[in-house]
Amino acid sequence: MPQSEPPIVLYHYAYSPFARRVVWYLHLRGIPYTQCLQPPILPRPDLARLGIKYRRIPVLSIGRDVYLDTRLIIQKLEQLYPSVPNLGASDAEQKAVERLLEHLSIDGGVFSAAMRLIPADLPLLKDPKFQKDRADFTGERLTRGDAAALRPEAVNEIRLVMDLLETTLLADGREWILKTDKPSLADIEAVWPLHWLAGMPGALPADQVSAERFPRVYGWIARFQKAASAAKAAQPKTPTVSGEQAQDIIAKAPFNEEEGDVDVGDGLATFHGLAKGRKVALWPTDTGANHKDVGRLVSLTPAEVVIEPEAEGVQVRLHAPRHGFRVRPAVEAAANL
Ligand SMILES: N[C@@H](CCC(=O)N[C@@H](CS)C(=O)NCC(=O)O)C(=O)O
Repeated sequence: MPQSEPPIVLYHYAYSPFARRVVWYLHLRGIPYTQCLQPPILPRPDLARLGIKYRRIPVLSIGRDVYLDTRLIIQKLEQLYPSVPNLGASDAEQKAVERLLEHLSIDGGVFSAAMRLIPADLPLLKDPKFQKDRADFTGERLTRGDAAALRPEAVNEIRLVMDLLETTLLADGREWILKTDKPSLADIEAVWPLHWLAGMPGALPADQVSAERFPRVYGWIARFQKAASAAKAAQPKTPTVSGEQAQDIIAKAPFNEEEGDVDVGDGLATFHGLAKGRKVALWPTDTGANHKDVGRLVSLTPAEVVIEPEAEGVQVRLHAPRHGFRVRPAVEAAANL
């Protein structure tokens, strides 16, 4: 692994299933990183000191570029370290399977069903501070009765996705989704919400979702856990730093990417008059939408938007995927778009 690669800092907390996607990715590929551990609820001053308002976890910096959303984070990591084999597929059909599994897990309802299955009697869930924080995150506040009423549909969603894997991709007894020798990105894209639920006592009713009903799926989840643990054990211990230390690492690092441009032909840019340098607001559209980042627009492409947030300590470039995020002139966003 070349020593000249820009430093990577992962802001996360251990039981975030989204963060685990990235942690597994880094371990399975053998990419060294530093972690800055975050509290499970706001405030997160370590991110605020980078000028970041985004409230979701994980966030990853590569050099002085900061990336939001695991979909973009993983795609960026795929481009980094070309000397080490990628985890993503190179064959077009396999790439399609990988990306469709990503959509299924994140946009297709699997994760939101999984969230509804967290047992209501977990001590954390009973904490009023946690409840208030998550109402801000999801935009809904469910009573115990509402949550119980939504549970059977959520169980069914999980049963459907397990059935799909059991009877299609895993049906022939293969070890990994794309018949690779080791777990690939396609395995990460499909396994993470199921691995999360399978390891959460009380989340899934055993008479409907179990290793007996879905032996291939449960076998694959266990195999994945073993491979991920072995990959982690093969790495040097991940250093943990404070928010101040993380900021220092980032402030001293060069940018990971060239500064891009705003694609002025893009319909969004034309409609809203988004030009390079314009002050814009950026936020996710599904969860955490109350937390808007404001900064100068650096680049806008079909896949990605980059802004420079207003910060006192360190000037980072903040990258978000276009999919699932909204960008608007800051004045309009302030007027409550
Ligand atoms: N689409 C985002 C979703 C991230 C997400 O929802 N993360 C959860 C943690 S698993 C979160 O931020 N929860 C609220 C919080 O921790 O503030 C991604 O892929 O990174």
